Amino acid sequence: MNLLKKLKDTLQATRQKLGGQLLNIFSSHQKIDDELFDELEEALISADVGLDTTQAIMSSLREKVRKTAGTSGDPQIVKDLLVDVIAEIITPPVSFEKPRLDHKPSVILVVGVNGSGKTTTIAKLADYYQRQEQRVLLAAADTFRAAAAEQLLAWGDRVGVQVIRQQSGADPAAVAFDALQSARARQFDLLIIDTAGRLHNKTNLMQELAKITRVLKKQDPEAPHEVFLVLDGTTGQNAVQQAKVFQEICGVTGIIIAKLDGTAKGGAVLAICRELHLPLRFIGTGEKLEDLEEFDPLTYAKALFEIDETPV
Ligand SMILES: Nc1nc2c(ncn2[C@@H]2O[C@H](COP(=O)(O)OP(=O)(O)O)[C@@H](O)[C@H]2O)c(=O)[nH]1
Ligand SMILES: [Mg+2]
Repeated sequence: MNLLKKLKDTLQATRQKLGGQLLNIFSSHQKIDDELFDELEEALISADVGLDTTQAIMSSLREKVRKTAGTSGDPQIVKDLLVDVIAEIITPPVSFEKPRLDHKPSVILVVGVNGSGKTTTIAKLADYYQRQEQRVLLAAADTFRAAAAEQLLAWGDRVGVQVIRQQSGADPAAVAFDALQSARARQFDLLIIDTAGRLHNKTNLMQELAKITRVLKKQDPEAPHEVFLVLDGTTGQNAVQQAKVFQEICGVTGIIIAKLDGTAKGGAVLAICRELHLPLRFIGTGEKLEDLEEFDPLTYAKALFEIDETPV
């Protein structure tokens, strides 16, 4: 199945909401007028794109339409231009083009609130990087719940990667330190560290993540090379707020949005990209190992808005 087709499946609920409305909007307007723009604006807001981002999209779209089609053109042109505008908005700045994983070993610290999809995403990442011939080691630094390490261990077995853990209640920073020591001694390419995400106590979490970072730097001043924030795609606009908190707490370098399947709030991805000024690296499209896609802005924009011949 090609990427666009798969993404369309993943975004089915969002597409139904957004695409369904768009189909009506474009077929019910003979010309490009204010009413058309107003209805578009409403459709975007209803798909959790958010007010600010919707307004940014609309003003950029109006500008493009004015330059290209004027107001006499076919409303279908507006749809094509909309895809362009969205793709522009979700394309990360050039400086973020490549992940910074050329150290040996590189360290990825994975953060995010409880239940956002961290552990599952780590398993998917381990599988993804392993398929790229990388030797991957995992660290269970979510020591708060015993089940957390067990869950990572079970994934590790399935993917065929080793997991460094300690007894539950151990210091997460000690786990991270051990794991990096191990990764260096045994020449792994990549260490991925799972963390707890108890956001109800922001100070604790901040201290915990700061300590993990501090002990990693004792061995490698540049570690962690990436801090991936995993957001729950079903939370829509709330994910934007959450991301801002994590941005404050630790230096997030990239975003992963999990659970984009089965949510109608896929529009929030646009706000997340625009407001956080961080690259969206991957999206989670299901619960299985292979349900992780590299994020591609243009394909995403097309998957959201490309309307099939038959109504979605
Ligand atoms: N449908 C779907 N479920 C997911 C995805 N990623 C994670 N999950 C589910 O979300 C739940 C919480 O995931 P988990 O990895 O334990 O979150 P953590 O607490 O952040 O480590 C689990 O039931 C996962 O199977 C995804 O991309 N799609
Ligand atoms: Mg977990």
